[in-house]
Amino acid sequence: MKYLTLKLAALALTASAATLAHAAPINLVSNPGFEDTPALTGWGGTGNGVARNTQNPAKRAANPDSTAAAKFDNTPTRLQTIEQTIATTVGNTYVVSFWLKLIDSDASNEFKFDFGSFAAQGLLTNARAFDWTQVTREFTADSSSMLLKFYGRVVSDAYYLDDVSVTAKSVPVPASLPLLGLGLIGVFIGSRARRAA
Ligand SMILES: [Ca+2]
Ligand SMILES: [Ca+2]
Repeated sequence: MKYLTLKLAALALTASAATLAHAAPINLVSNPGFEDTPALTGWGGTGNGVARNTQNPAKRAANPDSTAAAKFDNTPTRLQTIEQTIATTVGNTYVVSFWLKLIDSDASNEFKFDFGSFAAQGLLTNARAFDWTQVTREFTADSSSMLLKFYGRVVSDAYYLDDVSVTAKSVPVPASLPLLGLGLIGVFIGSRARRAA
C-alpha cells in the first residue's frame, strides 16, 4: 500500500507540473479587439478623438474574428489617446502585446504607449507606412494598478491599433517538481523490483 501511495504522489506531481506548463494566459484587457459596442467600451480617454473603425484597412487578415480596430487619425498638433487600468501584482512580469498598422504617405506621425510608470514605450516618430505588426514588451509591475495608455498622432492618414493584450507571464515550472516526480516513480519501481527479486 505504501508503494501505491508513492505512485499516486508521483502522478499528482507530474499532473500539477503539466497543468502549470500548459495554463493558457488570461488577457487582462477589456474589449481588447475593439469589437464591443458602444464603441471603445472599456477604454477611457476617448474624448481625444480615437474612433472605432470598421472599414478596411482596419480588418486584420490574420485575425478573421476582427471587424474593428481603434483609429488614431488626422490630428496635426496633439496626440489622441485611449487608456484603461489593469489590475496587476507588484513584482510579477506582464507581457503587453498589440498589433499596429500605419498608413501615412508623408511619414509625419507619432505613436507610443505607457504601462504604469513605464512611459513612452515603443516610440515611433515620423515612421514610414507599415502593415499590421505585432509589438510585444515585458514589464515587471511596480504597482497594483497599471494604466495602459496609447498615444497616436498622424497628419492625415492613420494609425490602426488592434488585438491588445496584457498577460501575466507564465511562471516557469521549477525543475525540482518534475524531477521529484520522476524520483518518486524511481523509488516505486525500485521497491517493486526488490520485492519481486
Ligand atoms: Ca479587432
Ligand atoms: Ca500623412
